Amino acid sequence: MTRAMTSELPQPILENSDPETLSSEILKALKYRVGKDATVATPHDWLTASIKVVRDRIIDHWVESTKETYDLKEKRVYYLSLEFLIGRLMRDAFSNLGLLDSMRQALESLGVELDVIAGLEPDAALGNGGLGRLAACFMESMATVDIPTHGYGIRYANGMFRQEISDGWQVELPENWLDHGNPWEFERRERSFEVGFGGHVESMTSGQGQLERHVWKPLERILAVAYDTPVVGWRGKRVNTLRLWSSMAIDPILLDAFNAGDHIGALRESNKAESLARVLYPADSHQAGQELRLRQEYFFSTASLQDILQRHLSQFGTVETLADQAAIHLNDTHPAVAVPELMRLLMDVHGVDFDQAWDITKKTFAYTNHTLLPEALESWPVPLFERLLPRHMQIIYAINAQVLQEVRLAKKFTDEQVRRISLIQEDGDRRVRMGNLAFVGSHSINGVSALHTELMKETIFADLHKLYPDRINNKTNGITPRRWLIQCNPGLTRLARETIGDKFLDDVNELKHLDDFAGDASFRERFAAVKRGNKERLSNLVAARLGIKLDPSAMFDIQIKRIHEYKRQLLNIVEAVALYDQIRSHPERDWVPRVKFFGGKAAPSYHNAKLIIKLANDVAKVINRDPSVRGLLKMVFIPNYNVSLAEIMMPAADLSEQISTAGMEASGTGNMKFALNGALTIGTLDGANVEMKECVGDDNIFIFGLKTEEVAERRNNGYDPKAVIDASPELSQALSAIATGVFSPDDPTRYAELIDGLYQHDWFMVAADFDSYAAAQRDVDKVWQDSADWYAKAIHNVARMGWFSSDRTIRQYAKEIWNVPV
Ligand code: 26V
Repeated sequence: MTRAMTSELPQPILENSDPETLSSEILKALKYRVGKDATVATPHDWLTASIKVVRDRIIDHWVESTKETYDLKEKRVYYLSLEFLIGRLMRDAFSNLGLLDSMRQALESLGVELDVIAGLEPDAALGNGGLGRLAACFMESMATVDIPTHGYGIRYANGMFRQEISDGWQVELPENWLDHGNPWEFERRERSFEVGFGGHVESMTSGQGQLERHVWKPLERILAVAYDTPVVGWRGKRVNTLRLWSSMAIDPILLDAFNAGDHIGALRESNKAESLARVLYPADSHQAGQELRLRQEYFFSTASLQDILQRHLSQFGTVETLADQAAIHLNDTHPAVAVPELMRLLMDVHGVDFDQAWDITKKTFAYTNHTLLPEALESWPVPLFERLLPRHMQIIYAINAQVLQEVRLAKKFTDEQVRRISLIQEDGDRRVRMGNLAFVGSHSINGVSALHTELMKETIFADLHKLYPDRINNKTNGITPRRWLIQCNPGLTRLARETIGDKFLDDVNELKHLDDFAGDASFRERFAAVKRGNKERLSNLVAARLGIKLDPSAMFDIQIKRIHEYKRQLLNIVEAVALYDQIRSHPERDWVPRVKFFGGKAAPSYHNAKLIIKLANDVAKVINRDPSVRGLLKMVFIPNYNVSLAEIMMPAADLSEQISTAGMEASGTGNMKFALNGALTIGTLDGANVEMKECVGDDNIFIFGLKTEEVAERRNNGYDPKAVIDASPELSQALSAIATGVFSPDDPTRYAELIDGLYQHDWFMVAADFDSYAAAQRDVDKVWQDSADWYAKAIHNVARMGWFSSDRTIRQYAKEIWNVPV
């Protein structure tokens, strides 16, 4: 089946890419670059050889792209992000280059199945969730729309942890994605920069005591070494660079210690330096607070800026034109320390005065905010900052003085507002507010959906917005249709090509022509057959991994994302319990067979999130064993949700759960992936759901629950969850079953506290939204029962999601923020 589908993908755009040439090159690479003969090669060896063959072809384009940017003096975009959740790269590269089919044939002629070796490629899980995956989609879109870009981040030796589920509990294991080496990357030892920490600042006055110059004398120094990964755009148009920094000791072996026979002690510095780039912090919901995290932030910010300045200087000879030639983007506040760092480099190293440095800095930086959750907003204790980065602390005070001077001149701020604008939080322990720092140091601050941007103006940045009313703007998130349709859903891609032609491959808006076919019964049948195939693929995976047998004709209802209380997996689980109850009480009704899927990781220190995982597993166990609901309700928690699993689950969904408490999900991007693959959304008016509803039409989405203002209003006016629960028999019953141990007979009070939280405060409005959610689910059932209606709606979703392409998002960034041509 897969063969027939892919054999129609775009023809190779590269020369010498016929299967025969490729297979002989694969054999050559196997021999001379892996050092193996075909008879003894392992599947991993074939994977490495295949990647190397294609990588060689990418390099030509890479060099061309770089040269063109240089020759034409094009403005460059630098995307600074602590996370790039790029997943597997092989299929992406093959497919974007139009080589997928030839490579498949080439390998087949050598007795190797492409899909088998593709499954061995480890996921580069260098991110937590939405923010990191967005950075990966953006990198691909920037290459596609032909913007000269470097992504900058950290080459974590251990990315996101691997999740195992043991007796229903999450267990975190290290993910050693580099164990078999990484054939995609190029180590650039020559591209290394020193990074300092600690020490003190010396001030020097030159001439007649006029010009004061500051020199930071760090106590510790380590090296940042570049590793480059090529990023291939659609049809190989442009190849950009993802440059990830690894940390190294400047003197890896302490010779004195070594010569004294202390061979372990001699490696002390090395171990310490290398620990910096070891792990990705796996919490995206609350501020980590550890010193190592701040070290990581500074490490990659300074290495990237030194690299950028070196490139700029070597081409243009002066730092004064930096803002004309470079747009540096801060992905959240994680690289916000780049603001004082650029100031330091400009002033202390390149001799620019404060005013000009500040002007260049603001013109160069732009910042995206990705969350309004107060507990996720970064701030660092002043004493820690001062100890680690004493010169930066001075510069932050100087910036603060400048900003507060502007505040005074504006004459429209109360003392309270001034306190909120300050870069230093003064109540309690003194802290540096990284959001405020990123804001004042940037000419553009954007939110990631229309709703979130408005809320930014009204909440966390209300005062700064009043001071600088032109800075906040919206850039609604998007997803790359290459990975999230063409690669992950070859069946739907083929059907669309047969129906409306190939234009949508280059412009996903062209999918709109599918709208005309929603009323065509034979098209709907073919569409349903594709969906069915994707559901079978997922069912096979579940059977193989979990030993659970699923019926692909049931509705596949999926919630996959990080586990967080505001995302309300609990609402979904409680509704499942209520439904379970209903089915048992009224077996005579015509229930819609459903499989409820959950997947996602909890931050290791997030107690309630881990408990919610256990609850999902406990409930699943009871439901799946109960013969009275057999065939009608199943529940599955799929362990270790990651990009590769998403690629299988998105195309297999009928129903997409996007049910966060209104006002709390900045955008969501999973919502877009599901809809593009023909799932209907059940969701709140939160994040980008609002704009999705506008695009797909009110009739093609299931909206329920409180709106943002209503949530706020309830919270402010003495919301009484207990009264709400008592008034809803279904909810009361479900909650009491969970609280009293129906699903945890081995530990009946396991969920008592969790459920008590709903009675006591219910901050996330699970109870308030329950009835509305349950009613929406019954509407879903009704539509499902009219399958012509269901698939027509699903087709409308696919047809109308083009606007959510990250190509559109990136073009908006290019025009409205970066000032680069597209
Ligand atoms: C915060 C922290 C705090 C320190 C420890 C590590 C860490 C890592 C990440 C974060 C912030 C996470 C914010 C985030 O992921 N926001 C998500 O961004 C998506 C892309 O814009 C958006 O679709 C999601 O709605 C939003 O939750």
